[in-house]
Amino acid sequence: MKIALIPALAMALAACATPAPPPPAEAVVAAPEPPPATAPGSVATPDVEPLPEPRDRPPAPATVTDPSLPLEQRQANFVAYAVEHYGADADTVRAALAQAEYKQSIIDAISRPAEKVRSWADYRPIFMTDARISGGQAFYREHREALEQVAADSGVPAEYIVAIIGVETSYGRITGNYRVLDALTTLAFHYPKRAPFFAAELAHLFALSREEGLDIGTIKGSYAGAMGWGQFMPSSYRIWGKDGDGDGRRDLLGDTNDIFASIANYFADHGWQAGQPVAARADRDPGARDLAPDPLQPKWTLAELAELGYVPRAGEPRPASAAARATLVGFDGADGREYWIGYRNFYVITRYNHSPMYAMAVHQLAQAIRDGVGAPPGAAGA
Ligand SMILES: [Ca+2]
Repeated sequence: MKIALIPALAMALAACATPAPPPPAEAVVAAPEPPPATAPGSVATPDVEPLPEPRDRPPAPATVTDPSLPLEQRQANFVAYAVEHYGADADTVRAALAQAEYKQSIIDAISRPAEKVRSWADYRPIFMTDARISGGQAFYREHREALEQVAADSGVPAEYIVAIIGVETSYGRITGNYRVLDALTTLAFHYPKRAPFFAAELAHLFALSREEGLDIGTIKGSYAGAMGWGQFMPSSYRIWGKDGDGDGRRDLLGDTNDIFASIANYFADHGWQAGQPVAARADRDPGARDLAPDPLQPKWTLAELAELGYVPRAGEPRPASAAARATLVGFDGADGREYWIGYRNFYVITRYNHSPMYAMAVHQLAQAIRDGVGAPPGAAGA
């Protein structure tokens, strides 16, 4: 989530395989009226797999996060919680908490008043720069063999892996300068609003440190505690981190094989469908009603969207199955209102950051990278 250019935007713009703030309300069109999942009498659609259930990541208990309890008591309770639920060593946790530093800048960053809702016209140029596109193409060429191997293994196209790294950390160059220990301790004990989430992440950090041999006193990341080229939070690192080169370690801070495999694994585990499209620009009938894809879950078939007045523009991709479901997203772009049909893989990208503009930026950057590096191996005509 540490973005070059405009640090103040970082939290709102891109983030880190972690529950994110709600998407900008303006990015979706108003007035929902979802159709029934299946029309009466219609047949089931076994060729469309249900989306996976989210992984269970329980928040920390009130004994750790209740701001009416004295800090010393909350921290003592945290030690017990991390020992009991995360297998941490009590002395290690106490020693780390004792040397953790409160950072006012972290509280300032996370509690900054919500900015005015950013339009797609303002958001897109932050990521779709010539430098970021050419940088992604160069990154792809440099790592082509490893990327294409991960893509073949996972079904997640290499250009989407590269685009995530490009949006999150400018291809690994900007991964954050806060000690993760300071970030998570500050947020767990001094930011009651999200303390249950961040205290659990702090406990995960101790487990991660033990499992992967990471030095908890030195690991750095974003002000929210996201680490490495893909900006994984500790729980995401533990759940989706993957050892890509088979050396027995998951190094998301510096090993590209592990980083690529882990980002692909994150998408695959959230239901990425190999070979299927991400999104299609839509044409809207003049009299079409507005729709609200809340909460971004794909719920309409293309036939249902056509009845509502939205069809993929000529030449835009369509999913293999007529039963596949999609969502509709409206953006205020530089040339006026744009409508996009987001397929299931678009939804999967929003699991990395719960914003449709984030997912669209990743998608368009990925397409631009692919345009510059040629078709992937095995593609028709390649
Ligand atoms: Ca490894």
